[in-house]
Amino acid sequence: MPDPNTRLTVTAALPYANGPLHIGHLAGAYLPADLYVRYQRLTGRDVAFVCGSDEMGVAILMRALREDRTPQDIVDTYHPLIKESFERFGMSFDHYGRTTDDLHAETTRDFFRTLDNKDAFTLHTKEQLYDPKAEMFLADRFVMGTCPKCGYEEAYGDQCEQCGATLSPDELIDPRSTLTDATPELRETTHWYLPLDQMQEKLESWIATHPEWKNNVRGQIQSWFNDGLQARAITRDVPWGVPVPRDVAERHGIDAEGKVIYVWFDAPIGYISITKRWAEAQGDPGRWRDYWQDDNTELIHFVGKDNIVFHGLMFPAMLQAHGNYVLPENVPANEFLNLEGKKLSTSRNWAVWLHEYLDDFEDTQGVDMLRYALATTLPETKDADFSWESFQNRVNGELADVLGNFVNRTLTFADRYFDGAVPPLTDPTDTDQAVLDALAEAPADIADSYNDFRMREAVTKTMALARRGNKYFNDTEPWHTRKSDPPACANTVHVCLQVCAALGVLMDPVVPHAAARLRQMLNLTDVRTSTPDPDPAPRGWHEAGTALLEPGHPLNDPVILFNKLDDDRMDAQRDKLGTDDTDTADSEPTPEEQGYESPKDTIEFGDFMDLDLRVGEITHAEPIEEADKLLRLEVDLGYEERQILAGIAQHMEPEAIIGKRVTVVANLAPKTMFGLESQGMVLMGEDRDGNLSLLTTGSEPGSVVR
Ligand code: B3M
Ligand code: ZN
Repeated sequence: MPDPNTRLTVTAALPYANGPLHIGHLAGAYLPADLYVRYQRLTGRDVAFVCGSDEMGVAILMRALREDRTPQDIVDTYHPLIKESFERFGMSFDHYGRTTDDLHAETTRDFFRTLDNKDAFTLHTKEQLYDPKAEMFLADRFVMGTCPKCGYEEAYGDQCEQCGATLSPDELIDPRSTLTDATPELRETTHWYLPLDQMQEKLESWIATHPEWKNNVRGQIQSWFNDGLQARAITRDVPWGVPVPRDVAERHGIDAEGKVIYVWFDAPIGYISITKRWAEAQGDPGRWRDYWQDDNTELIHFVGKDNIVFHGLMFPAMLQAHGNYVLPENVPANEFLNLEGKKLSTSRNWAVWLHEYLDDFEDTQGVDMLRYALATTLPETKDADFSWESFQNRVNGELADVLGNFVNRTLTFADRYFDGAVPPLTDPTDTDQAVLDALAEAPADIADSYNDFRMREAVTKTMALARRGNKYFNDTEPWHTRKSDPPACANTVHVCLQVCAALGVLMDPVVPHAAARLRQMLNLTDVRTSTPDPDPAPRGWHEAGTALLEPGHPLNDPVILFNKLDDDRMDAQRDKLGTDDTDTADSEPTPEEQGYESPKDTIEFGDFMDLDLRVGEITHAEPIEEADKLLRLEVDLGYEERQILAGIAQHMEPEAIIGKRVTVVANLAPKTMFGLESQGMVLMGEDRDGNLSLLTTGSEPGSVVR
């Protein structure tokens, strides 16, 4: 449990400004960071939440060269698009900056210089591939050739996308420059290295002080330790990036011309330079130091799993070497989000693009819907799957039917029968009190989940409170007690309104727009909100479980929180997937393209356990007169006999299957066909041509299939 008095510096990975955002980005780093920060602000915590566009690096340069544009032009296109999408999605950054900012270059150079002065770097001269036509050294990605491992002819200098091997450019057979097709030459060049090999011991003892980090994060870091850390070059010979400071180069007698600082060195320093910009905007330029250099600060990095090594090892190594900075308190990284059962792919357009979603679901309801659906699907411990069907179920079944319905019926009731004011609570029954008790415990309980970076659980618990309220409304039947027992009716409405008010606070991190509308309906103004620099209000997260509304407090008119989504809208979204198939020619065929039935959505283990699968022996089989597709079977389940009708008459002879031991769904509800009751189902394999075969086994009848 973090100390509520410590300051909090929260970062979310800086997205490369070379393309738009999609839901994979949101689920990996951004939404969890925003949920966490908004929750922390509601507790009254002092937070600086920073992010910005990562505008340096080869990724930007590659895109520029591909499109025959300048790198600056690329980042000037995508930075505003990304920034705007984040705003519309309700990301509550205190500051969103960019790394082409001069202040960023200056901060990076200072950092680099400090480390150089401390002799924290090593320098190495190596031969590197040089393109004589383009007159430049080639970054790994600019060299292509034949993979030495699998023979693939289009392997990159750093990786073969066919076999996944990690490569270095000099391993490629027949290397060529992707810029000019020229055969690269080897030339000597000198670079600065961060000697992570020498820093491993110190890093290991630091990581050992954080047993509380998530398993997926610790696991990845441990495997890097096991392999032994390698010195990492942190300068490059490419024409885009923060230039190596001339004075530092001169110190070593090196010509700085053409040398830039590696993007993974400058980008995390972006967190610092962006905090500086924020502090300036606050009118207190020196204030950034409190959030980076004061021990009473907790630094938290939210990232996706492909960034773990940089935030868990490399940046901490840089901060340690510098000496004046706090180290990260946690790096809660998420795994990957899949879409409709398949890996996200930007080249195959198998992605939901945030700016397109926001255009299609333009109102703030749409924003909250996506936030909620993603929050309940976050890949926190393992990869997770987003589907439009599950999205629709979350929206219709939970946001509309549970939260929206509960709030609406409560406020409508108060409006109609209690003159739009909070009725008093008199002599509460055990049932009333039980809900108030649950309410009192909810904030601390949900807080535990947020503090442990289990956002999914936090959001699920919050919705459970609405569910509880809804059930209580049903159970106490205020529409009856209104006439039969008016004080009981008043109690119900009073308790429900308090739950609504709590939800107006506790739901604020996940559905901030709906929570604001809810507070507006309740006329609840003097509570904290989760946006940056909220007006200081005395009551926030930890007070949300108390009665926030006084009897007699006037309410505003109820409005609908969430409208349901119909199938057509979902179909329209599904139709957009994979439409831009420029690259599909050489991609893996889908199961459907290969003639298989579509894979189904993932189910929980518990759903599978609900099935009672048994081994049964077919003791009798005969055709049914009027039904030419069915056979009537008698099946021995060991503990009882069943009559089962199976649609297999056109696939097998009755005599041939008698005595076979097959797999039976034993707890399927009975169904009557042609006057005969079928008491279960015999399982079959069906191949792509529609041929059926029994799933036979040697186990004794009655055996459980698991
Ligand atoms: N831009 C990589 C990425 O978007 C990189 C993150 C930088 S965080 C300092 O995955
Ligand atoms: Zn290969």
